[in-house]
Amino acid sequence: MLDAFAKVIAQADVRGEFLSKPQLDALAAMVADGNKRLDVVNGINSNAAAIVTNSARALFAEQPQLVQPGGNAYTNRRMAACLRDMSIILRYVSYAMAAGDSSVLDDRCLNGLRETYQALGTPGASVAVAVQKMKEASVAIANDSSKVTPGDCSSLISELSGYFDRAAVAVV
Ligand code: PEB
Repeated sequence: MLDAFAKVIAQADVRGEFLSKPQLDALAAMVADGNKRLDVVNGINSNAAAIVTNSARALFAEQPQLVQPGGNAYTNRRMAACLRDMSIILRYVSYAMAAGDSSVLDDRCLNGLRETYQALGTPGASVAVAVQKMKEASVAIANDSSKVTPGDCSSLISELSGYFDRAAVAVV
């Protein structure tokens, strides 16, 4: 598991080089935006339950067959597993956002997830839709400037979107 700092250090060390100016600039930008980054993470954390339940509700409204007999989220046990999976993915996205690097998400959550879903008969494309809905909800929260000093969050938002996209691509 790497964060943005450990990642560039590992890359430089492989080559036996000092950190380059672009690498230092990227780290400086990350430090400068540190409070915004933590605001985004905090926004996700404090709304996690709503993000998961609203996204699941929207998924099942679009794909009602999932919760009908024979559907992969039919029965309370499977519904609970589905909500749990969405919550796990959201949690790892929040870790990646905190770290400024996707390795924690890749290594501990997404690696092998497609194969797990194939083995379970869980439709990965439906999981990807759920992930996209969580992305929309999280981006809306991160962009909500009503409780914070308004500023430019565009690069953090695209980084956040990228982690969700990574998760969505990893399950289909
Ligand atoms: C991944 N999900 C399930 C299982 C595992 C995961 C390992 C099998 C074991 C179990 O049921 O607990 N676990 C999960 C994860 C990590 C992990 C992400 C990462 C670290 O350790 N069903 C649907 C929806 C979707 C869904 C499309 C969006 O119809 C999910 C939610 N996952 C789902 C369901 C099951 C499951 C298991 C329904 C249960 C399937 C079954 O037992 O038949």
